[in-house]
Amino acid sequence: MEKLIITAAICGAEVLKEHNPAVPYTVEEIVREAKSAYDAGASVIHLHVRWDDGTPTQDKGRFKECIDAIKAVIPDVIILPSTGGAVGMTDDERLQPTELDIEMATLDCGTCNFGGDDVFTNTENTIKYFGKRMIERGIKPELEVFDKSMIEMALRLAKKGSINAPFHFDFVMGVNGGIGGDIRDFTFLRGSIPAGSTYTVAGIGRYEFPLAMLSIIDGGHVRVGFEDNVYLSKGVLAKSNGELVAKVVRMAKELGREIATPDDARQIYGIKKQ
Ligand code: KMH
Ligand code: ZN
Repeated sequence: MEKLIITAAICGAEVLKEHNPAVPYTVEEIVREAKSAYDAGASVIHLHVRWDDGTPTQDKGRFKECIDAIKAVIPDVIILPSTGGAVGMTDDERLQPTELDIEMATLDCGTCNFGGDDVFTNTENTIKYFGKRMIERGIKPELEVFDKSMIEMALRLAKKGSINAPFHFDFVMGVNGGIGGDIRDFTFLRGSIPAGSTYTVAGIGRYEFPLAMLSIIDGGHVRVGFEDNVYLSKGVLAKSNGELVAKVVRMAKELGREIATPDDARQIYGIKKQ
């Protein structure tokens, strides 16, 4: 079976220090969390950035500052910035990190409720616009799908030339407004992507580790991190993103799955090194 790529979603846009004091806001904290995840076995860092007070931002300068600082410490890691940003941001605001030299970025493939009054808006035209930008810039999109309909959307837009094969999906499961995180939800998504695609699974909250286990068994890849879940086990806060990654590494070892290095991940995802 292919080596296991572990992505660490270290920061997110919504999770706060009130949820877990180790959630990073400053550049130094973001570097600390990226390094802890990498040292534990992550080869990809899914990056959101914040201002020092925790406010989410897609500011190009802040992204550059964080990426440069991470790369100074762990030069070979793959950085996968968010183009989702936070609910309510404009398309052009969200796209700012694609102006930097990056290998991958998220491409959210549909609109969904995001808890309370929040709606995470990704119209068909937004997805086309983001897809074209990534093709022009040679950025491999991670197709974030929060529901089955978003796989359909991605495949429809691929036929129109806005997204190129081979596809790499991220099944984000258990969002309050998206698909659930049970086995049947997983098999439904997993059975709905074209042959030759890769996928990773990001289980929200209590779904994080059960879904990681299913993906390890199935030959998929895994995303963990504070963006999705702040607990190491029921009622026990993780001290770092590295602790969450280390738990996945232990699970993979028990199941005989080797862990991918960043260069293994580049080969599996078909991306060229910067
Ligand atoms: N913060 C969410 C509204 C992504 O990174 O592309 C969107 C998100 C998805 O986190
Ligand atoms: Zn994200």
